[in-house]
Amino acid sequence: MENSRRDFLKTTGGIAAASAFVGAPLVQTSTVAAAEHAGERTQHELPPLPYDYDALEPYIDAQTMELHHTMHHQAYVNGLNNAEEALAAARAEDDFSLVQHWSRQAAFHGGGHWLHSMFWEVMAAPDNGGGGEPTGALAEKIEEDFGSFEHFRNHFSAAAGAVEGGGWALLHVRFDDQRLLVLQAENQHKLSPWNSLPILGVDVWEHAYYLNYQNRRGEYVENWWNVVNWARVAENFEAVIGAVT
Ligand code: MN3
Repeated sequence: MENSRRDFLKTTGGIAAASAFVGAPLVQTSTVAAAEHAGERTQHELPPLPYDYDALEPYIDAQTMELHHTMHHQAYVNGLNNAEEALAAARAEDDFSLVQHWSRQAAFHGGGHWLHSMFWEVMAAPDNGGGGEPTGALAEKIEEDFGSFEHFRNHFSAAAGAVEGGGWALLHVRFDDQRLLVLQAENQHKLSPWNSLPILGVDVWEHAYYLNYQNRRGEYVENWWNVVNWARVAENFEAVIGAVT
């Protein structure tokens, strides 16, 4: 990778790393750069789940998965498309009176689309790779940065339990020093630093668990560990490391 490209990834947020592991919608975003496409919008689409709605039972029930994917995630996709359409119209008309509103909408729905696209991919059925512990380079890095897998897991679960309102617990890779960080996100986009990217996350909005767990968020998070797809998380880890080193 040439230096200018590498420096860009280190300093501006790793767009290529982002598109490397969350599927087609974000890959499209990075390709609309040629002059003939100037001003064109990307039409964002709901990605299919990589498993059936009932695949994560008994830990996450089929009805929750179906509503979460077809209603909630779809709403973020629609909201992002709407916000980008409104911003394009604002540019065309040179009328930026609502730019604050649509910028907020783009960040909220864009964050929701990206995080949910990642969320589906970092889970797997318990009989098809879900659960257990990471192996290889990711396991070594978790030990190095957190002391042990148990310390990491306890930190992550505590972060998930303590998110105020709707949000996420996230495992990030920081570009500058490749360190792993446990962070929270409120809503879909708040509390995030700029120089890192999530490789694992758990949705702790009530819509993610309330049908089955009601107010027992801690029980949901403890059960969620049984469906973490560590092979996929390791791929995400390698994709970010590869993009920034
Ligand atoms: Mn959600």
